[in-house]
Amino acid sequence: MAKVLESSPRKDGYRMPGEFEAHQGCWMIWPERTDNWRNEAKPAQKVFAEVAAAISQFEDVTMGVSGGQFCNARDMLPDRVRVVELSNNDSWVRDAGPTFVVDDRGGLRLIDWIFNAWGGLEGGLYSPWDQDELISQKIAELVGVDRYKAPLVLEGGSIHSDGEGTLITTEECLLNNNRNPKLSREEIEVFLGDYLSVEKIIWLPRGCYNDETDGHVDNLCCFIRPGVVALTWTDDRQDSQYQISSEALEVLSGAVDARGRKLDVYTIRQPKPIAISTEECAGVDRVEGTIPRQEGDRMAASYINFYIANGGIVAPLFDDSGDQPAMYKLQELFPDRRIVGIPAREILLGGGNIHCITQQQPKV
Ligand code: KQY
Repeated sequence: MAKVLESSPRKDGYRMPGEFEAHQGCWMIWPERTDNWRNEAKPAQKVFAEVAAAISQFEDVTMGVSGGQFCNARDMLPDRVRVVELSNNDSWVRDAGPTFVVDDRGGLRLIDWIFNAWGGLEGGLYSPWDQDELISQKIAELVGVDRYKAPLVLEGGSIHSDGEGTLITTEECLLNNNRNPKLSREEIEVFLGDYLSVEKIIWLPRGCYNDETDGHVDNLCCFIRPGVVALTWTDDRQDSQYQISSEALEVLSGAVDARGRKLDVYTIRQPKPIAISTEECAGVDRVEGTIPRQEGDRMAASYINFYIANGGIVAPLFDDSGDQPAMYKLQELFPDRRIVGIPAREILLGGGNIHCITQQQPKV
């Protein structure tokens, strides 16, 4: 049995690696809920299968699937993707799943955070989330590793680590009253330090405009490698994203990381504003307890929401004139990785993107 550890990763010499470090593989969860994914989730399933196929060119992929969807997912996915039965409330493994930690002797463990569906009964996105809460424990059993149960509500999409002691996050999310209302910023910093082995936390004020996660950093900004970050950007001063990205740029430009380095900050222009269409909205079931979709709502589209695989980058495309420039920029930033773009509007319609539906398991 995978044990629950009473200690903390820091005490035991474990740290959260950067996503750009080597992976054993990638975890995903199959979409099906019809109050989030339009048209019986069929268009989303097709794109999830494309993402899994793309990542599996570079590293092993395991797809967690409910019992009811097992045969369909198995049929839609390439043979090289492993499919396992894994009950869930939805398909955001980045957030409901674990954060893996490693030591320098080949040890692998995971952190099982408290998950409350992005805000619980105060602005959370669906209820219940009881099956999501069990995902990290089940992955610990499947991988055969011990886990730390962290006393903190936290989603994986709200943190990015450089693997060398620096973490980037947002105040909008981690200090939100619907996550850990009884903890001060300083107390949260102590937990992040103890569980992720970081010494320096760079707090960006807000995440992307209209991001329904309360501003996850993984849609706004990420590490390319230690000392180098990418930030979503717009030159349009009338766009609500302009102020948000400008504030983040100011913080990043003035920051030094845990090793005392100033950060190199690269910007990637976001696509033109994208809104939910009448037809897309009509395909989503309305269910009490789930955040409804409204036609015309602006979606938080950002090229930063990509996945770093071994030797590859799997990045969202939005059928926008910004797609090619963004892919070229990613190629410049990751010269040793192959860039694979996937049309990702269907994932965006569900409230996130490629980074949000994937979780790397580090190689040890
Ligand atoms: O990480 C994410 N972006 C998750 C969003 C959840 C959306 C649920 N509708």
